[in-house]
Amino acid sequence: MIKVLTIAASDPIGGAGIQADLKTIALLGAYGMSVITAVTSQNTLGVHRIYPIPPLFVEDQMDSILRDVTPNALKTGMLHNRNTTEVVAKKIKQYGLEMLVVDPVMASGHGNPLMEEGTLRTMTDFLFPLTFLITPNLSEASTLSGMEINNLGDMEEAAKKIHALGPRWVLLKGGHLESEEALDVLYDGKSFYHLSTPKVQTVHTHGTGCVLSAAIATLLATGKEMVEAVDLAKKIVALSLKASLNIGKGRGPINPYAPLTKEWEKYRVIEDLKKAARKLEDRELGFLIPEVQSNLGMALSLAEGVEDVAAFPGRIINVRGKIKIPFPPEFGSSRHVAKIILTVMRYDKNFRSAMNIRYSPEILRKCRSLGYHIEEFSRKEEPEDIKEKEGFSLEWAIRKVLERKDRIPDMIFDVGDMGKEPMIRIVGRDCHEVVEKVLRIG
Ligand code: PXL
Repeated sequence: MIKVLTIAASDPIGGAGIQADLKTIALLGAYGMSVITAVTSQNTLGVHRIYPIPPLFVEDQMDSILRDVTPNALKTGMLHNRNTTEVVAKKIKQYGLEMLVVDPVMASGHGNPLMEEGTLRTMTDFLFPLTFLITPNLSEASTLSGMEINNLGDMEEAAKKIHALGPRWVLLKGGHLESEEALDVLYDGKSFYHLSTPKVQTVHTHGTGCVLSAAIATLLATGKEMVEAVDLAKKIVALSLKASLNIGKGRGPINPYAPLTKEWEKYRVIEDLKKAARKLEDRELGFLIPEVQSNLGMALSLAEGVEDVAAFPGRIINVRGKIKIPFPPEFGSSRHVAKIILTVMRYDKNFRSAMNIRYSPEILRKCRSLGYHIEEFSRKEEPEDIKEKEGFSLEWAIRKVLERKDRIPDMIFDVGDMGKEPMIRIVGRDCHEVVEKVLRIG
């Protein structure tokens, strides 16, 4: 079992500090241990008070753990004051712990100070010489380097200055710079690495730095190289931000459960599609299958791309009037139906399934008589530059339909164009809802 130790403060709302670290470590499959440096009282609106644990008792916690168990990696978060920082550094040195990630926590996201004056000097003197990786954000890096940081060039210069203070690697996080990307600079004293993930627009970012450093420590503990560990940890944070939780009245926590939720949901989606397929298979509904065949897809709730949408390879076909589904569902097996679903999800992320069926005036009439909410687009209105880009056309059309609507329809159809078969796309929250809608037509 891979063991990871976090030395940090308690956050009772559970989004940052010890609580975020232990969740992150466990979710990545490692065993988490913790030394508590301070207890805070805080919620999503801010930090109210800090009660530091006496340094001698921090020392005692470290001795208890380290006399017994040696972690594969460790991280420090909020150390709060000089004496605690000095004791923590002394123990890390005494027990010869090398895989040390230091998150130089100075203030909360709300701007409440989490570090007493003078602590920085102790960190520099005692902790940095033992540090394998330090992970300052822009404001912390600015304090550490004594310079203003406004762009990538400044970030590299500051990373050099911080590296000179002792850490083997510096990860300077650029997420707070004005930009579409969260661009970080990683520096080992020789090379600069630029690592970037798309920025997620959310106010619920409590715990971001804690989850990142805990994830990096855990990935390093499992033997990953630095660049790969940071890159993967950044992706985990991006997904955790995408799934962040609006649980209180203020800045909610990011959700480190997101990567795991995504994994276990894969099984559920495949099982749901198999069940849905059994409802369609062998029904005398071959007339609903178009020339290009049908497909039924369903996306993970945190879908990011085509690979996160499952559908039927070999499609859903018409054999002598009966529906046949030759192969079981797989993720990433249909770009076409995935594009439809991913586009609809941009407007309402609860609508995660779609199936394309044949268009005919009779089928359309049936849908109308069933009271279906129907939307139409015309291929004729499509601009030339979109037509030429393979795969963009349908996305464009669906966006055009949904942009001016405040609810998702039951179906979107078009009557085709030169070389484009007319088509109906049935959409729904899940594949069962979609199949029910299709079966009612037949
Ligand atoms: O994210 C920095 C941080 C670390 N540790 C604790 C915190 C915070 C931010 O609020 O509360 C305990």
